[in-house]
Amino acid sequence: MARFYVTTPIYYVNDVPHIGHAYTTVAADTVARWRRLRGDDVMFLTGTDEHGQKVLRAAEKKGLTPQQHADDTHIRYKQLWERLGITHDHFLRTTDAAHQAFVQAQLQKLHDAGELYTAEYSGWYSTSAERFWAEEELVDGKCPDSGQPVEWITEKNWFFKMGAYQERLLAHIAANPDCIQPELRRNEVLGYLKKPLGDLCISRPKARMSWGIPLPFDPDYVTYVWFDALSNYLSALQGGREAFWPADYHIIGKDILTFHTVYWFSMLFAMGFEPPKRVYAHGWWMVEGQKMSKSLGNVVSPHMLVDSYGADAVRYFLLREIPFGGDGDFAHQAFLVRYNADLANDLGNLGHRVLATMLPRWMGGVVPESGPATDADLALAAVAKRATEGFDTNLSALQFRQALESLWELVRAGNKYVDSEEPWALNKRGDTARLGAVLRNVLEVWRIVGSHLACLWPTKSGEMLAKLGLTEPDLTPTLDRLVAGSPVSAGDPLFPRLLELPPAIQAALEAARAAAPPPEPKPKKTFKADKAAPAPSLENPVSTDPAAAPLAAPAAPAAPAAPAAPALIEYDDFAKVQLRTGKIVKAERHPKADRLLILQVDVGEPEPRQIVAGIAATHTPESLVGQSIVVVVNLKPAKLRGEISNGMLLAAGDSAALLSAGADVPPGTGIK
Ligand code: ME8
Repeated sequence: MARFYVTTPIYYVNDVPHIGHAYTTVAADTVARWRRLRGDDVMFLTGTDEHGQKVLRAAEKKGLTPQQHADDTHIRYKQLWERLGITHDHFLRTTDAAHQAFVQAQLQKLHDAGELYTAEYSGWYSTSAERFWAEEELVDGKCPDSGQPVEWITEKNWFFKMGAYQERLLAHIAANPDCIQPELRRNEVLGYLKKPLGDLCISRPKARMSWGIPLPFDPDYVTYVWFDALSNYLSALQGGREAFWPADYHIIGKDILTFHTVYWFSMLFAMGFEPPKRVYAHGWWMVEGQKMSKSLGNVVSPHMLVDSYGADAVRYFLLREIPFGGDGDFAHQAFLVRYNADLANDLGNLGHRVLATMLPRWMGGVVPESGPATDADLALAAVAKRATEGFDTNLSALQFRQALESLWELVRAGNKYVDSEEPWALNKRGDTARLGAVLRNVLEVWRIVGSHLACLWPTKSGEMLAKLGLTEPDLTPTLDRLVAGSPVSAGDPLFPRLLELPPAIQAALEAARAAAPPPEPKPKKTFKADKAAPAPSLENPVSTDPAAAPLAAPAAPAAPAAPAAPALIEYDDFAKVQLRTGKIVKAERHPKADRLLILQVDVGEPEPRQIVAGIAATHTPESLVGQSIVVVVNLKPAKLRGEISNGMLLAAGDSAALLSAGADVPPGTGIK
């Protein structure tokens, strides 16, 4: 059985968990669940980073000891992980006795091997940011992060001879190019390593900061919080799980790349361990174009999203919306659109039409017998094979978005298959054998999709399979697994269509708008790509060459000048618009508006959609009934003079000539 070890960062206890923390953890959970489904022996680690000055200060403010404070606050992460269905095998806290003992043992080992030395260092220290800054980094003589005053401090500290590992680091990355992903991040690290690598300060004097793991060989010092934190990935394996090292994936955000590559790999070399197989640094979530921050009041609470949409939809959105590795923007409208388009419509249609209507009406509500495979059946089976292979390859490489796109190809192929095989016509003709075979193939697609989603969906995958009477996922991608005669049930829709943003989200947006501070002057520094990127500092004292410290290029996008030419869109933008063929089944005048007609349009769903269209001046209701048209099916529903309009038809020019794919194309066919 293959072993698979995946980790998330351990999160600072002082933060309130937001969608950024949820993102990394859901990603790690999804790949952990996938490897388990594939039969691997999985170790999935997450936890909390509990030492350091900020925790100490927050505790003092509350009149608590730092330990009491961490005991209270780390629960926030545990609670959120439970709600999101996270299946970690271990939750590590850096205040755990076993972790502390491990860190001390490693420090002692490094000390005894001559890897550590003491030196005196002077610099500008910011208590709020808990770090030294170079003179040129200060803004108006103050800490660039917090705006607080800095002090000139000279102090003796313990240093780790990190600089000695520069050549070995470069050789390791050259021999194992996949060890830092995506490639862009590897290049950043290589850029960083072009300059001389300094040694790393691994202590803090107790007199200044006492909340840390004491150095075993010097009672006046505690361990630097990053030395403590990074060691968690190894300390968690003590007591029988040692064989999981080296980790298959450390999944992190791009902000902590240097720590997890340069610092961590050097530490591991010195401690006599191999580096992890892969560090994957994903991108950054912004919110409606802005950095998430408490002061802007735009921090997106994962709890609110789970309350409004359920954990499964939240997990789907986070991993489907942006490519893993790229930055992304969280917009509530985009969530709603994706929820309705992919989950309520595409997936909902696939199951609902067959399970709720056709099978109970025409087949006694059981899995029908299979029949001889037609070309259409073979084509569907080929999509199932291709889509599931694509899912596996992409998921194993943490390409979550592509994996889900691949699976949704199968969902859409299933819907198309229903359209093209026309079970309603087979029923009318009394061709029960073929009708049964068609419906059964759709159920097989449902099983395959539902089974694969077991790695993403803690609840809905089980619900999908339960509709077929299955209790376990069955990943086999062939269309011959279900037992004829076993009962199926429609149950509740998995993702009911939402006409507008859920009330809790609307209320939160209103409250944020009301409380929004006036626009801030442009900050001096844009968002930092990497928390490490130090100028010569206590962490990096030997590199006094100003070119020696910062990372090559900040990964945050620079604000581009507004383009004068017409805005071009990416394919992905176009792909957001879902077009389908429709057939107008009813048309009447709007009672309150002369320009508007109210149409009922069959777009391949169980019920026709109501669409209000401004075409009364050019079309009579009678002339429209029976016409084939093209409909945007994922437009946010709107009320037009009191009537809900759920979609939009496409029409050309002043005469509003209706676009059509031709009367032969059945309603509900997707247009690409
Ligand atoms: O850095 N977008 O902890 P932390 C995407 N304790 N991901 C985000 C994000 C955003 N806007 N905001 C946070 C620490 N993250 C250290 C780690 S590990 C040995 C020690 C995620 O609480 C992302 O994974 O600041 C990022 O790397 C992590 O949260 C930082 O969490």
